[in-house]
Amino acid sequence: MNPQPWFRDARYGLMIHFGSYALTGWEAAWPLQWGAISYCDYESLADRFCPNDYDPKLWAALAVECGFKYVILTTKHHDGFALWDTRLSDYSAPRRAAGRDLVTPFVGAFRAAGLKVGLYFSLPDWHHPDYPAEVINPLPRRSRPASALPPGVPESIAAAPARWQSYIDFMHGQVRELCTLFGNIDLFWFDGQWEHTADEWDSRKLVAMVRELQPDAVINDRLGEPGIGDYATPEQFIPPVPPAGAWETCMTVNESWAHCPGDLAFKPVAELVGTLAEVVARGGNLVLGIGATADGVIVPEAASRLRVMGEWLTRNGEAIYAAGAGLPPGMCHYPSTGKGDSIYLHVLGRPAGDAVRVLALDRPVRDVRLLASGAALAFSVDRAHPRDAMRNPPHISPLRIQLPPEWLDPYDTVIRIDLG
Ligand code: H79
Repeated sequence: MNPQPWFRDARYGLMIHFGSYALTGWEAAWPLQWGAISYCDYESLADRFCPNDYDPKLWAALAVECGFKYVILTTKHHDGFALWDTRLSDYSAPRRAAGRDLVTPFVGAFRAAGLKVGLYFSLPDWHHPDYPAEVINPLPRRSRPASALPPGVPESIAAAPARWQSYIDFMHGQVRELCTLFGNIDLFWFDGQWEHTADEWDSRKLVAMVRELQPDAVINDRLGEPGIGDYATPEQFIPPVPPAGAWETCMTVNESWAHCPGDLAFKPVAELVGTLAEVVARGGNLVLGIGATADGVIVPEAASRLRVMGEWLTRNGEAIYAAGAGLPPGMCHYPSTGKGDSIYLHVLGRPAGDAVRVLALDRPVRDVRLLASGAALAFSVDRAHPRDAMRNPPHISPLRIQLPPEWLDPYDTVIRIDLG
């Protein structure tokens, strides 16, 4: 399946990890697998998770300001803690200290702000009493130490097949809730598929249910087998060779998905903007990940960087939104995006010699401008002389663009080339 057209045009999304794990200062759910926290200690975080400053309208206003076109919220991570009022478990924000459903106001605020709304949901649930200890990945076949297991969980699916079936009924039931409790949802982002096979998850049935209840929703591909969802999801890297079909790189702004106060390794804005350019130049989307604090706040270290990116997008969004891959690989030293008859060169850093070259173009150049200001840039097209025909076939012409250094953008100087 192909995703809805809005998904390709959006190009830039925000993923927010929010849950009781924010109280630990560590990564979402994973400390259980690391043996850093016991099942009991983790479980009791829910008795302290009470995000009094949570106001998703503020988050939505920030997301609009920063130029995001869609948002994805972790409604439930691998730890099994649900942010909405699930009727299938008591391990949820409304039934523990928070005392309220955190998903309904989120969906309302972002929808009102005009963003597409996506819900993240983990197929594994390390809290559920029927979710077995044994998984197919990683090897050895147990992902969590004994200290992290709920009491009495089955050793494997084979050891208690009926209990696996009751887990699948529960998990599909929670997805049904996500499909029915919040109106139209634009995107479902599944995760954790590596622990079992598509057959074990009964992924095809799961997706059929989502398609029936939310026919317009986009669905990612983390369902245990390629081809079940709508698009591929490289995580934390730019694929050197883009996947076939639609895809989206998800990447953290620092090095953590969750809010981790000790993680100060925020990527420089130039790197984040360069990543966005490289991803769109390969025909993909970029989703940036941030973690909210246990109070429900997006910290200024993250927000300030996203705002600076938003300012860059205000100047240069034409080269990102509804744009796709530009020149074929190898034509230019810089990533390029394209739309209609325009090519956008993303000049990352200062070009040597203050000129930018496109090595070969097979169409005439009509106009070359700085996208941000509209200023015309001097350029020359090196047309072949008949005697050079061997070296330089007449239909392939190098293009040289003068780029005055005082016009350089601190992050990514976009040059718009209109082809005739
Ligand atoms: O929610 C965030 C992460 O917690 C989750 N996805 C994002 C959006 C995530 N965590 N890790 N991963 C995704 C990557 C998983 C890597 C794996 Fe493995 C390699 C899974 C199986 C092999 C790590 C190493 C887990 C088991 C062994």
